[in-house]
Amino acid sequence: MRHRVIHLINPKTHSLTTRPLYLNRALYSPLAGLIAVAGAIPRDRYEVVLTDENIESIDFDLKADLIGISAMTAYVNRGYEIADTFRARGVPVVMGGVHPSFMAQEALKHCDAVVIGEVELVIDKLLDDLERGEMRGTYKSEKLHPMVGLPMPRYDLIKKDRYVNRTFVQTSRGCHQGCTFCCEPLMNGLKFRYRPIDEVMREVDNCDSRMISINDSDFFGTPERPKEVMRALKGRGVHWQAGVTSKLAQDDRMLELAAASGCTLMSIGFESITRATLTSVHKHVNRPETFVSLVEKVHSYGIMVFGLFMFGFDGDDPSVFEETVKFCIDANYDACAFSVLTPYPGTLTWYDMKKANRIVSFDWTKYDQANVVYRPAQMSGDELRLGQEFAYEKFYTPSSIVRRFPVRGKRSRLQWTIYNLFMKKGSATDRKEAIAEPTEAPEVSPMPPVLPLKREWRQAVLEGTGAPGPHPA
Ligand code: B12
Repeated sequence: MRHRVIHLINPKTHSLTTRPLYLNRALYSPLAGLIAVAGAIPRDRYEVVLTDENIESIDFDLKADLIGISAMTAYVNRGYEIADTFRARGVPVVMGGVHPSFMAQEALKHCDAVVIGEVELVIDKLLDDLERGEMRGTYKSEKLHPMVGLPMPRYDLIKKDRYVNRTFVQTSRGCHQGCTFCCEPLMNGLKFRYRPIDEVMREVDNCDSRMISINDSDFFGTPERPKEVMRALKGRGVHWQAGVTSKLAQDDRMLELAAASGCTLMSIGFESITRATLTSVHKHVNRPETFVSLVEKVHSYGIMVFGLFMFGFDGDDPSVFEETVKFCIDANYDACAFSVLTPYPGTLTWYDMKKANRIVSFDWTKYDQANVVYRPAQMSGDELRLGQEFAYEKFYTPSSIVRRFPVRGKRSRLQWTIYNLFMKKGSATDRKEAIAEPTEAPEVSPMPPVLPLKREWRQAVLEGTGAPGPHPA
């Protein structure tokens, strides 16, 4: 009997992290979501084909029983085009991932069904409906997955030679921070859910890679749990990196264990070097006065610091670019990414800016943190765009690279060079039109998969979506 086929597709985007830049390789694979979806599909019922349009073209003639498309906001328009093409050929399409999860009604104009949030608890119903010819509308689990017994992601489907980092392992979902610009607490909740350590290690041992990225939103979010994970990682011969917050990366015991278990790089969302700005976006965990010593300390354990910064907060004026980049070079960051603040649909930043009528463009393709889609408070859109460009250029000038190169110590010089080369090349741009043209607002309002816990935020979200507010207690 012919196996039924599901074709999973990640649409192309211009992101510097996921387009091939050197030796036909991208710095990161964008496939964490789709290999999790593939893992949840029963192997005895379906064959899965996986296409990452960033590195290969889509075979629109491939005979499939279902197309599954994953999308962040920046590439959802391309996702809609792909969905329209397949549907015109009579193939059913389901979409999922962060943008369709917040904008399900919009996505349903282009596909038959949308999975809101996690797939694992709704996949059976979705496939049963598909087989009955009844797959349509939204699929959303009543509860969040407890993270026990998660299916093994299908690493075998990834084209290994096309990415520097291709293995993303999740040890927890959720985040304790409630940063106003981030989707995570509204996608996965403010509380942590932890995967059993033995299940995480089974994945580590079977992912066919010795270089692992832990893709938790806040790996060091609690003091004890990451230590358990690191103790288990020790001796397994893997190198790993993770996204962590600035606070716990200051804990010596944590850093000691990180180094002993193979950590080579920590990505840290510093966002801004101004305390008032950090407070205004609810990033209370960051204290700029500790940033310099933090970088120094992490280096002393032989671990690189990838600093993530954002420009365009209401507290930012045109001096922010020069000041930030000087700070980053002087503090000896190993690599930095400088993003333009982007009001992703459904975040608090979105509701605040929408209410104040400050969002200019609703062209999702421009929501890539390299275009300006709103009116900044203390500078023009042009100043913001050029400022971001300036920061990248300045941070990755040959003299800055030479000055920051880790001549001494245990940081990996090879990994350091790869990151600096990719970031330098990926951020170089001749974009002239990075200020997005004004467009009409979408007809449908975003609805977060998980409503915020704090009463005033919840109210803001419900008002913004036009949904009735909660009943008074
Ligand atoms: C690790 C990570 C990355 C990694 C890898 C991403 C990946 N998808 O493999 C890298 C470094 C590449 C990355 C890059 C970017 N990222 Co990122 N990233 C994350 C992070 C921290 C975790 C993502 C992850 O691995 N999740 C684990 C998987 C298993 O979960 P998932 O993707 O949600 O998938 C589940 C469901 O959504 C669903 N599902 C997903 N797809 C589909 C498809 C179908 C058909 C179905 C049925 C279901 C389904 O099933 C999955 C299992 O339950 C998230 C925050 C978060 N926690 O989501 C930000 C996040 C997704 N990133 C974000 C952004 C903005 C970016 C960049 C644009 C940043 C930039 N300036 O370059 C780029 C885009 C690059 C690109 N082409 O993808 C935003 C997206 C916001 C938005 N509305 O679009 C997020 C939400 C963070 C935030 N700031 O809010 N990112």
